[in-house]
Amino acid sequence: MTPSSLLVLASLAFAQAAVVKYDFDISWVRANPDGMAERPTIGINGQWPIPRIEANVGDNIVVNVVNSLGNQSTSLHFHGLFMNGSTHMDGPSMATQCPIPPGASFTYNFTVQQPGTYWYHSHNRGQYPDGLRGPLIIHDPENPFKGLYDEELVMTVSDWYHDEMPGLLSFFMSKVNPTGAEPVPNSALLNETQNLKVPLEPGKTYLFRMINIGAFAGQYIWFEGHNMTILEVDGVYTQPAEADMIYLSAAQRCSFLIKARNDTSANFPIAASMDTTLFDTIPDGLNWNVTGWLVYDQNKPFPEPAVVDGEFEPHDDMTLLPWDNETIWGEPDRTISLDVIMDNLGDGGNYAFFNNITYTPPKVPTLYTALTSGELATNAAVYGEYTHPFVLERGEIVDIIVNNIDSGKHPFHLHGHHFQSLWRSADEAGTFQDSNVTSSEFSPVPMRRDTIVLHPEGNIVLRFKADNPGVWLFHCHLEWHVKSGLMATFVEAPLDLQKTLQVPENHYAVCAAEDIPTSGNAAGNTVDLLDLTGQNAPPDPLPEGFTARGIVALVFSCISGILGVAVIAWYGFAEPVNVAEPAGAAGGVKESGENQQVSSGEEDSPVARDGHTDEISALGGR
Ligand SMILES: [Cu+2]
Repeated sequence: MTPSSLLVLASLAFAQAAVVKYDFDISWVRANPDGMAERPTIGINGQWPIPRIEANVGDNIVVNVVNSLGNQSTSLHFHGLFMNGSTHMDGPSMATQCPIPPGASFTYNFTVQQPGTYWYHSHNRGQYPDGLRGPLIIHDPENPFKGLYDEELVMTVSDWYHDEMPGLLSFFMSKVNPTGAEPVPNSALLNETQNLKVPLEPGKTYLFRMINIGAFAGQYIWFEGHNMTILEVDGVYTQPAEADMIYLSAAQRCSFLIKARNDTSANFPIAASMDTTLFDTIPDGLNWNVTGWLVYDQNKPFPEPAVVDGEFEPHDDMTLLPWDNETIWGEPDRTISLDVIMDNLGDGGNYAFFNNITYTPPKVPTLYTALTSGELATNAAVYGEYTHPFVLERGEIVDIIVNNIDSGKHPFHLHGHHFQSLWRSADEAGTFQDSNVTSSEFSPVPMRRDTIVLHPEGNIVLRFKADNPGVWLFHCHLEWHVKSGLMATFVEAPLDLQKTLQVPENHYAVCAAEDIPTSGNAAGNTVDLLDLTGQNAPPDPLPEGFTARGIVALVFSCISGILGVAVIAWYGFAEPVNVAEPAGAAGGVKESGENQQVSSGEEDSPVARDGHTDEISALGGR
């Protein structure tokens, strides 16, 4: 081959990979998507819903961000993209970058090698539910299913709050909410609106790319009169699978075919229904459903969806098979076991823990610690205790076992990878370790994805390859639980990062603007990297034996005691008595504990989850 033909080949390859550029000015706009309450909402370039990012496999995406919010910092995470070679473009603040302060600019620049359905959202201050969330679609010239459909449609489901996140978050984490009850959304949305109308042409087949961009609520989704043929989840092509209903947790995606009917005699409801088992209470008047329509004829009626009898029965995503039939990756080099626990700390707030650690952001973004710690970057200690760091060697096969000690569902997301979903127990199966399940029961051709739902008091086993040097978070995608600390950090091949990664000056500039250090350990110590004095830490634990449940029990016991004494006095004035009533008072305490156990909701009851039943009687007996 002559040099000139090489040059032609090179320029052909270059011509195929485009640079796709977006200039995003992030600012407050006003929006009222459910028609009930106009509110400040985070938009881009003066618009909300925010624009869709779209590119082809191989393209270089450049997103120039200007933060014009004025009162809040921000960041963008591109959910599901591996960011191979560009972990510094992943977006979570204090993990791979500093928050972008008001008035500052920041450029994300990365190349995408993955086809499929993704989304992008703020990964800063629990901010995305205020509007900074939108689809990201990577088209694939080699799509194995491209002959099967005529058109593509992108559709989001989401939940919506009438109040802004900063206020909701401070309530959520405060001592007046000791059970950690998550704020319940005010409504559900389809494409960030309600009464969505989707025109279909008879006889055509459509690829729907459905994304749950919500903060909290998983959603059941179905199309009356139409079946779905699932072809992709979370950017991984699947063997075609038929479904009449799917469930998408916050952050999950699913692409499926809908074959339009051949006649225009009726319009059909698109129904999405928020998973109310996530809600501790269902506020009066809440409509947890949202309806849209597949429209065949504008002049025909738009019927309400039929009531679903009995339990929802969505397609089970554990039964999906990857299109490429990739088998289970080899035995793990390392197994990380994480228990999901909710408990109160000394400030009275309800925190979420993996084992004994609730995530607390470091003083130095974890990536910058990895880049400035020399050989010590392979020592997890430098990242601080409360980022819950695990340092991985390049190429390791890693199993993550997550045991849900909590009674709520949690969708877990791993940045930078697809994991194989090896195992998911039923509800209330207990821990994986206690359930005597062996690897022979793992799926031999496991579905890969980036977000999976862990069932109440159940367990999951995920396997991934540490083939992507970087700093990658693993966390629950309920935005409330990101705030309350249900997050760990994987630091993958940090010495490789030191050799290869070039962080652009504009990334460091946003740190300088806010005086956030960019070198040293998690405490900002650049001299003795193993001295973590001054690292950010969660509040101290409650005093021994003094749980929030104990506080509740104590209050009830005091009230009961006073009532008891009052009753005794009343009896005393009435006629001669025996002294039976104080026992009644103690009974009252026990009962209040029991009542709480029953009435406390899914996610957050310290009563239901911390197993300190004895402490009620201990305190109640005082
Ligand atoms: Cu969660």
